[in-house]
Amino acid sequence: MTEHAASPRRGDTPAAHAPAPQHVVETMTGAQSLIRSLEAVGADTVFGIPGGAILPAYDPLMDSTKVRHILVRHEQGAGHAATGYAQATGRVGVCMATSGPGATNLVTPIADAYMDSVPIVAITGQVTSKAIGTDAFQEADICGITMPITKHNYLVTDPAEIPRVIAEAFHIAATGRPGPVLVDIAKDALQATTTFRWPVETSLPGYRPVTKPHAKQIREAAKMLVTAKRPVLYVGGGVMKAGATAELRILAELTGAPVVTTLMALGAFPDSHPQHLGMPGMHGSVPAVTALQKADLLFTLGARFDDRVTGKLDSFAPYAKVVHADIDPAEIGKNRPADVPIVGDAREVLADLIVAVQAEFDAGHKGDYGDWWERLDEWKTTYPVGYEPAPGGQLSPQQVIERIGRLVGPDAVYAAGVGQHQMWSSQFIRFEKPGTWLNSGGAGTMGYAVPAAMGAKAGRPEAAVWAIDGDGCFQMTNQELATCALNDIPIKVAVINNGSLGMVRQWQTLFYNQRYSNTVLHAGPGHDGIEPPAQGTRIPDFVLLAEAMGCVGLRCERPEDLDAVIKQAMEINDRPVVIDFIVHQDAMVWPMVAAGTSNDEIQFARGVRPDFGDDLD
Ligand SMILES: Cc1ncc(C[n+]2csc(CCOP(=O)(O)OP(=O)(O)O)c2C)c(N)n1
Repeated sequence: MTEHAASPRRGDTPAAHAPAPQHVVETMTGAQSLIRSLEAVGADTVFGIPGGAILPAYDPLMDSTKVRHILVRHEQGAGHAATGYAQATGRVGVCMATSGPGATNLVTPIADAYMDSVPIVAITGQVTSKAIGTDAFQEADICGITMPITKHNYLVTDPAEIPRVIAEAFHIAATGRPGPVLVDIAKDALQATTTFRWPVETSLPGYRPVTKPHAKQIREAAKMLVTAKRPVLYVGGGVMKAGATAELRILAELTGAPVVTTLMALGAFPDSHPQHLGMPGMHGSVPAVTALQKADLLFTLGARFDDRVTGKLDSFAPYAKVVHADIDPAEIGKNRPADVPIVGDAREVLADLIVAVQAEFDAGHKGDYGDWWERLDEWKTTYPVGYEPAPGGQLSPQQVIERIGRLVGPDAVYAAGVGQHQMWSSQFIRFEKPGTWLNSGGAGTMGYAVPAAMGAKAGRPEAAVWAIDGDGCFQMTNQELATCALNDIPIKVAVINNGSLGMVRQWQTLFYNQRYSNTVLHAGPGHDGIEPPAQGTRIPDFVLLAEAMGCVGLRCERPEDLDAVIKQAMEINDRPVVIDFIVHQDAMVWPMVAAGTSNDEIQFARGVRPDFGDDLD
């Protein structure tokens, strides 16, 4: 067994390791109390933008030696940066905004963090308590708006509540199934004089996530695993969140069962491991998708049977019994009934499973997956993920991403936008360690990559952080490059510039007779989308844009320059770097299961369906 990096774990705040705090009772303003509370819970970085309602909080923030505030250019950037910070470090990310439009600009990243179970705390200023409900200037009912996309939210009008609310918000965000918590504080509560007390008594009688799994369920699951003939360990982001990757590897190697890792779990199990079949789902590998389809047991750990994984649900994994372990009981049986439901923290579940499986072995019950592996190995050999080189000496996007992965290596953090480049990143970068792959899996939020990379680099300055972005996504949030340049956050951004909204264009190619309605980014109306971009008509010119933002801008158009440009970017560490990779516009993501169809319909390449030639077909 090779060395395995410890994964960041939910709830792992610096405060968790700090010596017990001294009891403090001090008179101060609500705003000072907020900053002291943030310091006390161990928050070290806040991404935000001030405005009228939150302004009182920004004054004491200026004096804090423990909390670094990073002034972003757009609140969406603050929210995704908090998410990137949280995903890369395992700690709670924090963002701050003013009332009204400042708060509503956080809605997309909050929804994004909710879908991907990322622990962030969003702090917003609210109009004064008397003005709430009067349509006051810059009033928005952000608690109401975010109700369905937060794990919990608070409206604070009494300054004495600030320390307790902040302590609870961090606790709720980080424990159980992690997620975003919003704290909306009325301006007068920030301005009023109050008493700051720490530590605080928190009382959350209705919130007690079950972490310890039921012993009987564990025994049952272990029994099923050793008696199955065609099991698959179906691993989701929950394993990463629980910091359970070392335990996952032990269980996998103990049993010899094949492993698939979802888009949210890349890095939870090394891509290079011989038991790894790849990623399941719409653009998953043939072995991973097919293994789930033909399995007799889905051993599901922190995954949620997302429609992108299951394809047409009623034809998903038709022969499989299901063990489903999740910290959130609401996930179990939501999309697919579970034969053995297990509620618990993935690390505790896996630790108990290892013992239970060993007990089965000791009793002489060992799974025999020999025949299964014979077939899996054949699929792995016959249907590897690959790509055709681009015609006419152009750069192929897959090659760009593959080379970045190879040259930059598995210790770096990679953040992707949403689209083809995201799927190619998931396919062609080899993820070996947890916390190295950040992406917007559940919401599919274009514009995620640059600010998420910024947050990751702020949280882990020692790591190389690369955003792999599409030219469409990049145009949504590239303003945060200025934030990076001004705050010594030297990320690298690889723009995979195919001149179009590539993933949508791919669907137009496949399902809309190549009618490229509004997916061409490099030309105005009237362009048929088929002609490649004319030289010299780059709007915007990403190299100039990068330089305008205080970054180094590079461009690469030919395969023969690829490695040299990547290496050049790797050597620049005093400023952010943007590389504009001009790639072939017609490359497509394969394999693919078309939306709404069965995973059995997977196409290895366009019009090419794998032939498994067996009785389970
Ligand atoms: C905020 C948002 N708007 C629209 C979409 C729909 N959408 C999904 S992928 C995509 C195209 C992305 O284009 P680009 O960033 O250039 O990436 P590519 O697919 O070309 O790699 C669009 C428009 C989305 N996912 N998110």
